Amino acid sequence: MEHLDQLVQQAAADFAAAADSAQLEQAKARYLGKSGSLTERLKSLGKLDPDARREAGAAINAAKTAIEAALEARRNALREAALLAQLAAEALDVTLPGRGAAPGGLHPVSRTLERIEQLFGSIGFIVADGPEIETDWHNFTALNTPENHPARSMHDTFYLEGQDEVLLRTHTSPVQIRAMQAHVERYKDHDTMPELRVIAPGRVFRVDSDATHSPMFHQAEGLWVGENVSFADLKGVIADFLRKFFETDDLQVRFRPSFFPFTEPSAEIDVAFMSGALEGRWLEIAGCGMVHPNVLRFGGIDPERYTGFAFGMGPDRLTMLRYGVNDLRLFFEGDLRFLSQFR
Ligand code: 2NL
Repeated sequence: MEHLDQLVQQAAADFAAAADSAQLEQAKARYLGKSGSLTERLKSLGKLDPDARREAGAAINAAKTAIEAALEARRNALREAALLAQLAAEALDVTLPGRGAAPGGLHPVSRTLERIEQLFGSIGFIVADGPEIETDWHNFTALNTPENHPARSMHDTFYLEGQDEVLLRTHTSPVQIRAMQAHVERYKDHDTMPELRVIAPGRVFRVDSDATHSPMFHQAEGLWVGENVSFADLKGVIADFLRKFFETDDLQVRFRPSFFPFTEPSAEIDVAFMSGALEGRWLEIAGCGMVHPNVLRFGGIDPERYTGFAFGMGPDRLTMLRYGVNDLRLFFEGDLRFLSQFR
């Protein structure tokens, strides 16, 4: 039965050469299949006489058992290898440190806006907002800006395509026009109305772009209307605010005559720090004035009975001064290397 041993060895070698289970099943068929070499031998037993058949049958069955054992061993080995390969492919290193969530923080300009809101809030101003897409009427007409004023030109203001009545607001003043109208409406059935104190912070837009101008920038405007509101009140409120904002009393504030269509008289507000890198230099920081009678009237308020002051400042510029930043564009590029310094 020399050749049966050879067959078993050949089968074991074929099984070992099978690289995957499909190849292994093909190899199996060559020995144990319907016309496999071992099966053929079992079939031929019939031609032998009983004694020879018993002897040959036992030998063939022993060979069959050996081949089946070799097959099973190879199946197990292939299954094991496949599992190891899958585990390697899906390897997950649970000991790696997590990616984590980096701590976020407010944008420096947002911090300035919050600070302005907090400081004016502490003296009774309420924060108001309004649409960034405004009507020409709220943005210009109600602010006493003449029909032919250069600010109304396409050169200075973003208009919406195909519409000449709608634009991106160029200042937050229209918020205060709306606040006056809402205030008047609320107290229309009373014979007097309480003072109106509003602060309007937000994004504004102008056709302008260089190192010191961005087409989108921020403004915070304030408005105080009442029966005896004077320029003296304006000066006190602004000077107090600036000292609190910059956290120093070592600060000079001056009001320099100026012009705005929406205030009369009007002034430019300058500050000079008495110490530090900018010591002694006058810096233009805001504009202000007594609300023009026409503007009060557009807001629905009787200028014979009420007066008010208003001011407008640039939070971007205030932020630059407070933190010593010299390029406005840094605020709007979204570079975390810059922004995360303010966290
Ligand atoms: C500036 C100048 C200013 C106002 C804004 C204002 C608003 C109303 C009525 C009257 Cl509803 N005035 N706002 C007044 C004076 C100056 O801003 O240079 N801003 C950066």
